[in-house]
Amino acid sequence: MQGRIIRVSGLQCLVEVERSHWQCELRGRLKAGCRKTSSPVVAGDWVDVVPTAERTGVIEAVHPRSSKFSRGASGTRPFEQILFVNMEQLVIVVAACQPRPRHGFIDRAIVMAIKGNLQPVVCINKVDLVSHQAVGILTAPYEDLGYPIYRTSAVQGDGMGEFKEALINRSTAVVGQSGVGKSTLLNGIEPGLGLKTKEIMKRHDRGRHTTTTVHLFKLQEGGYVADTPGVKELRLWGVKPAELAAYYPELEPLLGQCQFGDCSHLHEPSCAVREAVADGRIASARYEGYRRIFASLSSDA
Ligand SMILES: Nc1nc2c(ncn2[C@@H]2O[C@H](COP(=O)(O)OP(=O)(O)OP(=O)(O)O)[C@@H](O)[C@H]2O)c(=O)[nH]1
Ligand SMILES: [Mg+2]
Ligand SMILES: [Zn+2]
Repeated sequence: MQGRIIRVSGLQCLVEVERSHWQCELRGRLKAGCRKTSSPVVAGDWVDVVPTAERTGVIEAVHPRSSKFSRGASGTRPFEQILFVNMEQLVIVVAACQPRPRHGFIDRAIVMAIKGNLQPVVCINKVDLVSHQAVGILTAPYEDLGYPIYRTSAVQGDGMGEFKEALINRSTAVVGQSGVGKSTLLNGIEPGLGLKTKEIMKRHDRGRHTTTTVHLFKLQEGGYVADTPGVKELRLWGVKPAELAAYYPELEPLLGQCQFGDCSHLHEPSCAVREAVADGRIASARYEGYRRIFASLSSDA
């Protein structure tokens, strides 16, 4: 039988098999080589399941993945932490305020989306809390990249119709810092989900995120959405400093035009990228982000 991993907790998986949810374990040989910290299957995986009892089974094989979203797990020994796989779109959610929006988060998420073969989508939520102008300032660096941008208020409904339309019949994951409103957005497009949400002030009581595991849901009108726990720090994984520019679509036409073939676009003379920033063809906020991420990748290595 074929199924799709809905949620993983430890070595137990919830698998959707023929429209019902089964509790499944991993076949022994799949567990071999699996580190304590990372699982050989993650939410979104398509798997082969052999039934063992009523709605229980053993996962025998994992199908090849069409996309993945990963980050460098924090800790002394970095490793790749795959958050979910086989999704088509990555909705990068930031709040217009509360918590304060961070361009760095959006930029890093776009890099990992492109790397993992996901279509990036930007969603500015909580637009009810700020002026139109403030939202415009936030979205400006992303307007010309060609990625869809949604401006929503999950509590007041602004922009929710369009946002919902973008998710029907697709596989979509939402990512963002804790408290930006990921679960509230998903509840807004499908009230039946009943995902837990929490006020920001109350969330610090135990230092816990409201959503704690990646969880896939099927939309009534077709498609899957994945709610994910808040990400505090999105450390890039598998990107070398010299490769970073290739994950900036607006830099692509300029690459190869710098004086030096291995230009880092940070300080070299006759750099086509820096010239484009100076005369406004490249958003300076994006370029400043590039510099910061480049520096963080160099210190990781
Ligand atoms: N004003 C306003 N508040 C919102 C909006 N969307 C969500 N909130 C509030 O923001 C708080 C956090 O929302 P959640 O949906 O729990 O945030 P989350 O991103 O899922 O957080 P984690 O699960 O911890 O990652 C809740 O109090 C929501 O009611 C919005 O559009 N406007
Ligand atoms: Mg949540
Ligand atoms: Zn250059």
